[in-house]
Amino acid sequence: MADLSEIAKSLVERDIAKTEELTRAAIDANIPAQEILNKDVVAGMQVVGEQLGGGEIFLPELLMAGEAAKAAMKLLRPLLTKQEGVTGYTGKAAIGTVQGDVHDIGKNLVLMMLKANEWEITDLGVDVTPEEFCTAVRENDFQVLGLSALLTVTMPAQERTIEALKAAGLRDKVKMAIGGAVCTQRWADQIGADCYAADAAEAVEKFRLLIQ
Ligand code: B1M
Repeated sequence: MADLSEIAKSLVERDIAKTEELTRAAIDANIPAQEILNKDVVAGMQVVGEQLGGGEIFLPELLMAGEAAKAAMKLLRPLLTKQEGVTGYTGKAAIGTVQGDVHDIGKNLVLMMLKANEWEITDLGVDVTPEEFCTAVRENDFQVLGLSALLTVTMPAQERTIEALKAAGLRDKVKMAIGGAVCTQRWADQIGADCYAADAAEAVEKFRLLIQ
């Protein structure tokens, strides 16, 4: 953990109170919220993921690290700033994590960044079935629908969701974006998504391009 920041270390150590305290201190020291998110929170979760992959930690530890990340994100949420060129209401979008997948930290980060950039956003939650995505699209006038997936085994649920929208005659009603650590542009092309975004900042940029 030699090169990790103090916030990232506290996350890896699953110390929720310390993560909160250090995040508050970084905010007070005028470090930009975006920088704290990327250099500290995301970097810390990256290490936690590697520890899980290497069998150094297990699910309960992973959950606690996730809670520490959420505590930091709660403090950072109101401080996220608009990207250049955003001047007013942008559009309406919804994002959910696909069926079988409960990871929501990244999705929430994307939601936070879109909100900060004047999007009207609906959070569809986690473990969202293709049918639930269809209902949400049918009953609303979202311009963009985002599907987040963090597990290799839940990537096919993104494809099933796109197919379900097609079968329900809803595919042309909405632009579809995918994201999550396991996704790629190639996967987006393969399943017929309109865009792939690697991170929250890219999501803001690409969502905007989708509705231009
Ligand atoms: Co899970 N988990 N997890 N986990 N977990 C991963 C994803 C894993 C890579 C860890 C590992 O093994 N190294 C691995 C998946 C391997 C794979 O399939 N390739 C894994 C596993 C295996 C599992 C379980 C199966 C473990 C088990 O039960 N044995 C289990 C599955 C549960 C389920 O979903 N059914 C599980 C459970 C959990 C917790 C619940 C304990 C917890 C989640 C808590 C929560 O989210 N509320 C958890 C966590 C925290 C992780 C890691 C450590 C961190 C994920 C995270 O929050 N990253 C993760 C390891 C890793 O990713 N390095 C891991 C920080 C976040 C900001 O990044 O989510 O990538 P990320 O989001 C980014 C981008 O991807 C993008 O923007 C975000 C911001 O930059 N993005 C989008 C995300 N969604 C987007 C949507 C968009 C656009 C961009 O448009 C729609």
